[in-house]
Amino acid sequence: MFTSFGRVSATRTSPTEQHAEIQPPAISGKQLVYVAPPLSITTIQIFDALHESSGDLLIDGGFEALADAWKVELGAEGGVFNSGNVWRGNYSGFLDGSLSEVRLAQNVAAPRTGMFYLTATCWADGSTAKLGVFVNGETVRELNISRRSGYEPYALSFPATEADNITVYFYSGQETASSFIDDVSLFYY
Ligand SMILES: [Ca+2]
Repeated sequence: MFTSFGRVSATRTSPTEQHAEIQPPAISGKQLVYVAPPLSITTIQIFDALHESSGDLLIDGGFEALADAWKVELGAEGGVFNSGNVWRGNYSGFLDGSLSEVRLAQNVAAPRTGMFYLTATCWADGSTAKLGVFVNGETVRELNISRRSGYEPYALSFPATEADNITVYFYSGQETASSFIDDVSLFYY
């Protein structure tokens, strides 16, 4: 559950102890194991604990590396990487839906079982753009991107099982000429 700890202290109250300082329980392998004596109350304080987080599971979520981990699917028209109207850096993801529907997608194998979190900033000049997730090819969550004149933050969560194929996608229907996406992150806690 945690990646690191700072100082650990412990006190115990029992029939023979009143809030007595005791040797703190050891933490090994990121696990704290403590067996309390009968009829006792133990207070354990852990300082500077860092919660375990996956870090970003996506490659090039900011589109700055022009990585081929991002695939264009459905229609093939329009550029994937765009140097205008970026949210941050020099590039964003871009869908040109003026000629056909189009989808920008990246696949990730789920490294564990649990909840996953997807965040992105998106901008669409029509009402058919969507940010979503397939797990093993089935849609599990999908958000409509509101028609706006600038970027807005979006976030969604979904469960997956270890080794599931997670596909993060940004979709545009044909009615939406320009859709932008930047700073995409997929992670777990
Ligand atoms: Ca960027």
